[in-house]
Amino acid sequence: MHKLGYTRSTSQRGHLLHTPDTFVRTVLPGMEHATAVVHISPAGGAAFTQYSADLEPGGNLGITSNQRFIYVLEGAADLATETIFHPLTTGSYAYLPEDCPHTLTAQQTTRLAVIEKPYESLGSTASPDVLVGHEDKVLSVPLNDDPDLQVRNLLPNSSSFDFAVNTMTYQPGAALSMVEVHVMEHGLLMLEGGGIYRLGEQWHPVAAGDFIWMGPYCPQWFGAIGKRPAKYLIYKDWNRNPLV
Ligand code: UGY
Ligand code: MN
Repeated sequence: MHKLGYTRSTSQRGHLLHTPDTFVRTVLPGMEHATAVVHISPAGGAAFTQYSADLEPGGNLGITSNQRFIYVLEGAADLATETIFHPLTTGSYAYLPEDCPHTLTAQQTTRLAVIEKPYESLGSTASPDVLVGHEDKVLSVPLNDDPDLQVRNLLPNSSSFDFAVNTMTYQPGAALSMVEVHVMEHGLLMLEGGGIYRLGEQWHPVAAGDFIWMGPYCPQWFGAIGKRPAKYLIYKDWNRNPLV
């Protein structure tokens, strides 16, 4: 049933809210038995690409020569590179450096959040190696001493990485303590719960399944509403000089 043209999705110059009712599926090069919803890409104004991928059992993620970050939203998949073989389950994540041939094969119906970005080197700093982890094993730290707002940094605190991916969990009623305006951009996937997101000059109701892109300097604020925690996965460019 259509909704007479109504949607919460909105695409603005400096931000995007992408809600599931507007998702259009595509197949990216090399994907087999899998589809993708591309939430944001350079075509939309971002310096990275983020998509959600749905894989059937035996399905494969496509190819890339860029850096790739994968977070398993649901299901199970095997990651293989020339040097490692690693089973991934819900909450697992993997970082693949650029020019790292690999396969990602679903062992059951699997949903992934995927982020891709060309690598920006930093002088003589060595580029990162393949990394696999699980969110449950990452230490959770309060943001600005607020125990009701917990952050997990999924990638190591190393300047070899040119981006960061974190999860942020808000207890009901918790909120960012300030409106942030910063040079970094964000790709954000709502994983659980919901609340109100300020993007630019407007406040939007958001819920699990929604994606948000915030461009550089997009005024942003979030408050969790509801009886259960709100949680999101958030990307930002990191560790590099904005002038480069
Ligand atoms: O890392 C961040 O900039 C984060 N606090 N931003 C956000 O949640 N919108
Ligand atoms: Mn921010």
